Amino acid sequence: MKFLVLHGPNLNLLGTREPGVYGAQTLDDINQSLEKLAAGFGCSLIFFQSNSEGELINAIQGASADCDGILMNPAAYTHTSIAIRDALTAVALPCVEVHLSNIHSRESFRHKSLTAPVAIGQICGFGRDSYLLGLRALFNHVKSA
Ligand code: CA2
Repeated sequence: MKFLVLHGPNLNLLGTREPGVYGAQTLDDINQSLEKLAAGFGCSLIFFQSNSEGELINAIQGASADCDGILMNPAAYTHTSIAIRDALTAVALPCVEVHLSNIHSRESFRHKSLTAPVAIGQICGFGRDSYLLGLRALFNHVKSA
């Protein structure tokens, strides 16, 4: 089993700024934790981060060739990108949306996700654990499909 792990804009800054909101871990720390969990599941991961909407869409389209699902944090594009939602719909891969922060307890413009309705589900508010819980949920979903 192989999953694409997609990180949206500014997540490359994790661990350097706003630790009170997003935690002290870097994106590499999160990716390493995911790698460990994935190894226990016997599955492999491909990591991709971009600040560009088009590159994220290209990665989603590319995943349809060789991935069984997508674990994604579309970051601010969660709230704005019809294009990313359309790409997810087009590839029809099972997808879990995760967020470090609880988007529902923040500004009202973060309450709406355009992408969550085309995902299997959304996990938010648990920092790095959101990603780990998301991978577990995606793995279990694909395994039992
Ligand atoms: O909580 C999340 O994971 C978010 O997806 C993070 C996005 C935000 O726009 C979403 O509403 C919720 C922002 C990512 C920005 O990451 C930074 C990391 C360090 C310093 C500054 C920004």
